Amino acid sequence: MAKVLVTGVAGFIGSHLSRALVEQGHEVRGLDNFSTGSRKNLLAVPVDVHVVDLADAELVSNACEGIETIFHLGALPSVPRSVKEPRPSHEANLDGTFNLLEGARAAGVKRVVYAASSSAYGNQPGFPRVETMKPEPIAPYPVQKLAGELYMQSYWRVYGLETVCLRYFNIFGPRQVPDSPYSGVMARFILQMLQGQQPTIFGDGEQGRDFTYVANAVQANLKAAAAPAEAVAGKVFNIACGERHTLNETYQVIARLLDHEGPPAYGPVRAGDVKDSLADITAARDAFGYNPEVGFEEGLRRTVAWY
Ligand code: UD2
Repeated sequence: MAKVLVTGVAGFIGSHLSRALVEQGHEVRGLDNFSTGSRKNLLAVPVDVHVVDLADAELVSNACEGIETIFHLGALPSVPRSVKEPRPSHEANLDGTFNLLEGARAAGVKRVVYAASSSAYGNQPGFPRVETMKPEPIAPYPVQKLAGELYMQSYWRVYGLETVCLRYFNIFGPRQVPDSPYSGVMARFILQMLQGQQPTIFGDGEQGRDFTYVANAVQANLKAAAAPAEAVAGKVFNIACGERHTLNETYQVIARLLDHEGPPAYGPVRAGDVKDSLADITAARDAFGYNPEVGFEEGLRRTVAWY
């Protein structure tokens, strides 16, 4: 089977995807600088891991040799991290993406599947979000992720590198880092409740998210990698469930699953936060048969069971 490269291989989504790729019989090479990823995430997964920072253009380029498809998940995630420390975010998310594309081009890689972000839509009016809407990124992180998309599309148009951008909508599940101030909200709330702490909702809790279980993101990657170029190359796709859940509701569901009592605390709205998020997933369905199989509650049940 084909040799594939996964950047961010030891991270949350990267480790799930790598397992699935190995199960499909692919030979997986992986890159990680272990800034947020962990070796534990890859226990018993036969992946050829190289400790490489995406900032190192030469090592990144070497890692692309002999590869047919790249899944580019390596990034420094989090909107608030990018607000607090824009430079390291920029270097990892945008310079790193550029280095990867240059390496891919030089090595004659066929396809790159890129982890883009729903944060690109910002706070413009109009729901659900459709890929043809004009992006309005607010914080540095969405700007970096969106600029990465534009680079992906440019490399398709100019060099014929088949790039596919998957705009993830709040992916959650097992192995998401739970104990950082920049952790995704679900992981954070679960750990805090398990530790008997009172989670804080930033804002009034009525902001909505199209929370998407990680298995759906894995499915999207596998299908986007296998689809004919005419259907996906140079294109952008929302990857979500097509359902909106408020944070107040999310808090209640997690509290019920964990038998946690007591209300959340409320704090100020986070700088750069998006107020609402809901995806139209028709484009991914039509182009490569994406079909989110694990919904919000089932995903949360599986996530809670993992802790
Ligand atoms: C954004 C993107 C998401 C992904 C992610 C990567 C949107 C809509 N989504 O996620 O697709 O790219 O960035 O990092 O832009 N919150 C609390 N309490 C906490 C932690 C968070 O209330 O302790 C709130 C937070 O203010 C926000 C919501 O929970 O309204 C979700 O926050 P998040 O950090 O999990 O993800 P978000 O939406 O920034």
